[in-house]
Amino acid sequence: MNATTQLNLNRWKARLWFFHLLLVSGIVFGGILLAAPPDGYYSTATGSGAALKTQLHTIIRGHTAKGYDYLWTAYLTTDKRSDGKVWDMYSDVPGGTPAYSFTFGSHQCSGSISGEGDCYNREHSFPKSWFNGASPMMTDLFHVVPTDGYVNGKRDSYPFGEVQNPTWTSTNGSKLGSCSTPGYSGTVFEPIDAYKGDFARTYFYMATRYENLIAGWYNNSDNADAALQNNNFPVYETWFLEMLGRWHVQDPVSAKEIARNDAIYEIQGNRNPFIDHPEYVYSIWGVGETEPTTPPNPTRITIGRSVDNNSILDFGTVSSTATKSFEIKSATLTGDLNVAITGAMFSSSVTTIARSQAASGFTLTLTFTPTVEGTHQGTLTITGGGLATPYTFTLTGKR
Ligand SMILES: [Ca+2]
Ligand SMILES: [Ca+2]
Repeated sequence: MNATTQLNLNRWKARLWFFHLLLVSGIVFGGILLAAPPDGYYSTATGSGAALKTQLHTIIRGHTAKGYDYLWTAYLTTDKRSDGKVWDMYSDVPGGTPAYSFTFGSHQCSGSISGEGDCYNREHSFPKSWFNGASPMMTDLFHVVPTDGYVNGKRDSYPFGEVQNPTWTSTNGSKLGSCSTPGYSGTVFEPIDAYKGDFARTYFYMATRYENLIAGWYNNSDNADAALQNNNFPVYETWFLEMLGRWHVQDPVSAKEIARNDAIYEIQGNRNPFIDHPEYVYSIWGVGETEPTTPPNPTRITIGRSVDNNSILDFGTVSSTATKSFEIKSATLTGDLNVAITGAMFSSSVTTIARSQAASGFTLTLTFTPTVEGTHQGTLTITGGGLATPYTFTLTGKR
């Protein structure tokens, strides 16, 4: 079986799995098949990769943004558990008994918060500081969910991640601590397994709905930069994207999400495509495949801590000569890397980086020697080694 046939087969499996899910949720809701985007809602979503994301963006943008106060009312239809209580993913225990539950209205946070179980508030699961509290992100129900106010405060604006040794754990097992997911070691917040997929699909939505805005957000905080690249595709850093893909598969679309998607559609007039079509995640990003054959993009490199592909490396104003050094690292190359420089005033310490050097981490040094006055530009391009796409950077500097 060739790779294309396998891929098509896997897509069909994903679709069958989705229809199975619809059937199961229909049974849950008493045999009535809920959860349906209107006919033709996704008819223009015909591409793959970045093109598919943009097609989905066009479908879901321009939603009706409600006021911030209205969210309290919206939660009555979007986030109500079967027992009539608030469905708080930071304290809920699926199939068990949570330590506390919130009654709509009377347990709404209004002042200081004394501890867990005190009140629920409006959690920007995609932190508001990452987009400077701007509209319409600020009130978008797809990511603003009701959660315990105290756990919300602990989560702060840290990225989601996985935590081996928590410094703090909520009553339902949500964890705060250093990230154990390879690729990042800062502080992160880990929701419980039952809601990891819910949050992953929320993040795929954010990357799609706000693809016209999101490229600059990495610059708003270190926490934002840890998860976001400075681009609108693929949007997320590799460690984060691969983790979201795993969460998407490990915790597939639930009846809760399907009902929530429909309820928000009634209010905002747009949908989360990754709940309606879980297979779009793999089509766009190449992560989250249920039955992976070969990794879709096995060869990646990391450059420094926060240097993203296609970014600008600025040497600033230089009187004679200046250097910049970056660690080039990859454990997945299939050959050596080629390093090419254009621009007469720029040079590189090497023209190739051996696969073995990249595996252990190689320090590449770039030099800018402006011999004439003015602004100078060049490019750095890293190719080879089995990289699916070249890594290209703009070099700039002044004398
Ligand atoms: Ca779930
Ligand atoms: Ca970044």
